Amino acid sequence: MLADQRIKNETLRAKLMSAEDAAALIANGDTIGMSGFTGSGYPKAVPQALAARIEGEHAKGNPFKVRIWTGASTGPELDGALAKADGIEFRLPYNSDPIAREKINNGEMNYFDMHLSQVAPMAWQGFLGPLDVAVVEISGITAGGDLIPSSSIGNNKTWLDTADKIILEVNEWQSEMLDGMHDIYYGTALPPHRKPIPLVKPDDRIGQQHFRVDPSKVVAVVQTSTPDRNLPFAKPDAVANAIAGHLLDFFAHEVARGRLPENLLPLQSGVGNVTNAVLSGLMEAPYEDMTSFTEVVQDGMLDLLEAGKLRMASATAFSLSPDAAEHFNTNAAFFRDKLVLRPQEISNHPELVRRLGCIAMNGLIEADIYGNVNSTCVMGSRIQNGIGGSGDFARNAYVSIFMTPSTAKGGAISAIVPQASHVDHIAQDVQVIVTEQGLADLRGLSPRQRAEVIIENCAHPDYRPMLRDYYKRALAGSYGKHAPSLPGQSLSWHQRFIDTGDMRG
Ligand code: 0RQ
Repeated sequence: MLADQRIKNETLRAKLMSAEDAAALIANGDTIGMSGFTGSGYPKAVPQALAARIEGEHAKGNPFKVRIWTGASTGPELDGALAKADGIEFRLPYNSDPIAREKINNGEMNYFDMHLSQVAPMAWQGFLGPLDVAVVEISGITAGGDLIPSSSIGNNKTWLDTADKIILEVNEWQSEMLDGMHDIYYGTALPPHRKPIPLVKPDDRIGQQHFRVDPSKVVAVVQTSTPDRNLPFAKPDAVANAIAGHLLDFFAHEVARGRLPENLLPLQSGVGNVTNAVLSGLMEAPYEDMTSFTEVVQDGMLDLLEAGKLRMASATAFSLSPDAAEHFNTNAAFFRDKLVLRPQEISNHPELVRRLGCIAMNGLIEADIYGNVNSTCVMGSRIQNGIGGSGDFARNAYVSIFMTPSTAKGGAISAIVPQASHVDHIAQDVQVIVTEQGLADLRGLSPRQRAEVIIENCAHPDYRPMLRDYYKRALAGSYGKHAPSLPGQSLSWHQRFIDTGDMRG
């Protein structure tokens, strides 16, 4: 890459160095704010160089660990490499890397799993401690010294503003056409100085296109040309298509009853197989002029934009398959004015989710018969990923929907259980549950009414008799009859799985 094409500012160009030299500027015990959200826009070279350095120090018997903050999940070059090197002492706010997951579940890494909208405010409030270094991927530097963001925004604005020193990775792989798609809002403040955020439509632009940076804090600029993680999406299977079908019927029903407008409301969707099936289903559905106010732009959204079904999408990051990323890079001119990337404190802001009336669609690990949802901890103790943005959206959405296959691990686990072994979303924040078996609309129902609808509509037929049996015994023997439960028995299914590998025993 010719440095002066992407790095137009001379002062910052003078700070060009290798990833190894940049990593040498990081000290044992440092807290590092890295860019990256759902596998996009994360630094790729400096974390790997840092991991190599940490391995070298460990080989010499020297301690070396760092604390890592990001936007959300990153890629193998960051979380994977640093976790493999035993280099992460503490991690927030979201992780999906398998090596880091193993370290966390083995008790070798501290992990603060938190609402994604709260990371930047908490950093500013000082609750997380000082930030020593920011390592941020960008796609270019303007002549005036402003930074052109890359494929995710996440918490970069906050890291750049609050870190003592800054390392920039300029990634030439990122399309130059990204310039102009970002909306960086600098109007946030701490209480008691907060003002309403002036965004009333997902389309609104309320900030500026580039990050500001204090050049005296920039200690290194590193050039890279490396793709984002960009995992291929699995094609929706029969189970995902059935879930999507139930959800689309629900939308049609709500529109017919006048409870949703004809172009629906701004869509928020988690990532994955099921969401992808829902987005594909929307291609065939009768809705036009839809909008999306969400965290990540995924393949299905590009399709909806191209088909003219979706007017625009607001997010904080891309999460595309390699084919879709290439398609986006080739057709960026078409997508530019239809996509806005914002800081995650804005993309996920509870004030905005409530104002816009988002339709929140998220995945779950298990739900109990009263609608409490576990999104994070398998068998109550093994972290899978984290709560991510699901809490930001679920509590504040116009309608909060959770979707899952009715069983996991080849049928050995029921996703509908007598009691959730861990609760991320309380029943009050869960309005609709959908499995391939059917949909439970829980709005306005008491716990006992919820239990019947969830068991009969959502549970797998193999588990329905067991659930009915538990519920009947709970109704008879419970201390209170509001949300009947038998504390000594309600988690026995989980224990049976831990003991025998199958909830059915
Ligand atoms: O594990 O791959 O080892 O078999 O969990 O499950 O079925 O592939 O579903 O990818 O949609 O993930 C809740 C984890 C679902 C996700 C969760 C096991 C299952 C598999 C993945 P294997 P699936 P998904 C916006 C919103 C929280 C964050 C969020 C998630 C693995 O949706 O992380 O919502 N949500 N963010 O076998 C034991 C069960 C299980 C189970 C599934 N009941 N018991 N294991 N699994 N159910 C996005 C962001 O915030 C970035």
